[in-house]
Amino acid sequence: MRHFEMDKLQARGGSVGQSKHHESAIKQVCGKANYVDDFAEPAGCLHGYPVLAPVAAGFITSIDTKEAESLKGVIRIFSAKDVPGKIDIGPVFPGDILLTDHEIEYFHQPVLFVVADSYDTARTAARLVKINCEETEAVLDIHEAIEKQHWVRPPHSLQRGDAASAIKSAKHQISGELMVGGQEHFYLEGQVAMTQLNEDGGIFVQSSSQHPTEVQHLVAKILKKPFNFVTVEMRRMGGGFGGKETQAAPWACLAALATYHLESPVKVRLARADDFRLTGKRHPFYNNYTAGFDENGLIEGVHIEVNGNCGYSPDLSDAIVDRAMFHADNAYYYPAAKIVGNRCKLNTVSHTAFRGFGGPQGMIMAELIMDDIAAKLGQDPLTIRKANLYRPGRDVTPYHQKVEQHVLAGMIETLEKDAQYWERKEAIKAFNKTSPFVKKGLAMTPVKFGISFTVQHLNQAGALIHVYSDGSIHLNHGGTEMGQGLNTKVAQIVAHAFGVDFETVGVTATRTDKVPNTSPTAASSGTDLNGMAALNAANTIKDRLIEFVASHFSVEAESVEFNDSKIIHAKGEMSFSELAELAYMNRISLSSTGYYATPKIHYDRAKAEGRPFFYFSHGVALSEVEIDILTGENTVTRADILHDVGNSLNPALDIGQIEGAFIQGMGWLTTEELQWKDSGELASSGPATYKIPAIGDTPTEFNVSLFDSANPETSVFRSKAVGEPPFMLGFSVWSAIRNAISSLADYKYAPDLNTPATPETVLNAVVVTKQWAADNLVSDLGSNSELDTNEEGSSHV
Ligand code: MTE
Ligand code: QUE
Ligand code: MOS
Repeated sequence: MRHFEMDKLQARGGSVGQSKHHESAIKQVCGKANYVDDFAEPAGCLHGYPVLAPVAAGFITSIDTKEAESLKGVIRIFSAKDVPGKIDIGPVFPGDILLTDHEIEYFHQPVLFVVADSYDTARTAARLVKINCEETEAVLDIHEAIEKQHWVRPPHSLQRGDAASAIKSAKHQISGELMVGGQEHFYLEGQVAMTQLNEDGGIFVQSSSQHPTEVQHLVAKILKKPFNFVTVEMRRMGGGFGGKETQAAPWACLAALATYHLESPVKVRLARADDFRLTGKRHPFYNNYTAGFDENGLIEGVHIEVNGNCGYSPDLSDAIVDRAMFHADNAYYYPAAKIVGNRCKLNTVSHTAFRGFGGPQGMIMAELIMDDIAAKLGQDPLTIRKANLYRPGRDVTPYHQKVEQHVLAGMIETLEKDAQYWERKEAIKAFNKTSPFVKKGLAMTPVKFGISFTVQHLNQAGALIHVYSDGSIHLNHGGTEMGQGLNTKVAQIVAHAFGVDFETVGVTATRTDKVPNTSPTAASSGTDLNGMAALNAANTIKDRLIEFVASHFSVEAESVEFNDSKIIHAKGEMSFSELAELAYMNRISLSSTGYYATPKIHYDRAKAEGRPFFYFSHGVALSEVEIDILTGENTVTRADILHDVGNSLNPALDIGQIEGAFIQGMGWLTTEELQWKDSGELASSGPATYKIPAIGDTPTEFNVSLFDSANPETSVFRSKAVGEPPFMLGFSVWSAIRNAISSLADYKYAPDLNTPATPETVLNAVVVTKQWAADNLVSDLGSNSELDTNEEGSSHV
């Protein structure tokens, strides 16, 4: 199946809609693409490494740096007292401390910063510092934090209608709870920054950051300097996934602090285990719900509580828990809903943005509820899902935004047919009856993900385009490249606008002195925002060129066309490069900025009402799994995905994003398990103790198709954001595992299945499910005389 008709856009001869390969692909496979650590170190470059707290909570009583200082090559050890400006680098609210000199709030919190003439010396010296503390009681359990109302920010709630009475008056009530695991970003390139002084005493920063402007601001603030004192450059990251939105800043700030004092270039690069320990992860959540529904499984009211483990500080947690709340409906209409979100404060590293930005942790509740209702009614889960979808007349979200585009029912129907849901479901049932230890499961889950930053002012972007007099084009925009293909897509948009070859457009490193006041490249909005800003810049230059051609050749402006690297007008044509030269000779400006702000969005947080999202991206996945009920091991044998990217700007990149996001989502839900010791120290701190999906975990059969349907909103070329939404298609794997386990109870019981559904978790659920079957399905197991006479078992019959 192939739903994407590329010819629509290709017919127009442009670059948009074509599967251009990633702008850096060849350099990357040849090892020629530079990451921050690849740039030649400036002469005299020093290296810095943080000194880490030895407890999860307490107060520093004394520090002994003698041994570290005596190590040959150690230049200086910095503390909080050396920071001339602000020590608090909280991105939105205060709380994130660059270096602590008093209170310790998590295990491995940075206390000092050692600078030495080599990386190894700095690391060795950092370990030689002795920090003595008076320990206090750490809060390491989310239930304790909830109990004590330990929040980093006050709770917030959404409501529509009277959920409590809707639940009460419904025919059926059900409730459940779920522990949702966190996730380590595991970008291939770890956190790194290099800083140097420019001749006016300003600081030049190269930082592996999704948010160069924030790095600029924070470096300026800790040094008590104006923003124009600091320039940040970012050519590309070796992956970000949300882990370099705020988490890149401390290392750039520490390097800058040392550069400021020592007047030397300084580099900071975290070792992988420290990258695990010192940087925030996806928030683990504890969630619960109560739902009321009718005999067909149609929901009448829900009450959902989501509790994010934010770690020790607010960081971005307020917006992250908000996004969890905004997605607790996923694709389903709740006639009455109350959704409460708590921001729990625990003594761990401060948790942060990660693909989906809290959305996944909220959305999983909707899928939990669907499966629970299906089991309770003994119905097929897909039937329940389809019945509850948003549709005309049942289309208002708990935050009062009206859902206007209803494509999921059709997408589900297509995938249901193309991937043979019902036939395979019957085949699996038959297989499970006769297979004693291997059980199969099948589940189809939809995704509806809101596109826009829920923090309104972030929905803006800028770009800068120069057309040189030979017709070659220089493009710069405010977004950052982290592997997602943003630079490629924006270059395609600009090439398309000028009607020139994609190769004519060169994209350069993101820099705060080229495009100022940028937003983080996040919320999947990189192309929507920067692509539109670049298109606006291109159109400004095009308008000048059209006006010039019209007057120079005395033709109607309407007759001027840009196509096929040529300019065609009523009286003739010339190449784009000839026009550039001619325009230059006639003193026409060939450079422009461009700007874009997303229209239509507004949100009143006090009332919890508005339109936070410009539009929604959609997807559907059908996953088939096998579990071994003796070991709990599970594998995905087949996945079929149909995903909505509007008019695809680049089908190859979009399919790559969908495949990668699905696998990353699957890893989050099945194998990636963060473990903290009782002391609060992170125990899973590297690939040996933390299992991300490898190539062998890819579904044996993996079909990804694009749903060909233009964005009804006026996004750039009617495309849709793709970066995060397909991450949540991974729920189909989790739901399929639950489905496989349910077969042990004739699909009449859906066991609790906390995430990640590791072999241990699956095995526990298998045991619980078998026990439930023994207690409740005794008549079906009549041949087992032992069970028949079991008192406990028979008492339930
Ligand atoms: N794809 C790659 N290869 N590497 C990444 O780090 N980050 C994801 C997604 N896809 C990421 C990625 C996240 S969290 C986001 S928000 C988007 O890309 C950001 O880029 P975009 O807005 O340009 O899609
Ligand atoms: C989705 C996101 C982000 C978001 C809101 C979303 C995000 C992000 C911020 C944010 C909020 C306030 C700030 C700030 C950033 O909000 O990634 O600097 O002051 O960083 O709905 O992905
Ligand atoms: Mo993505 S979590 O918004 O960087």
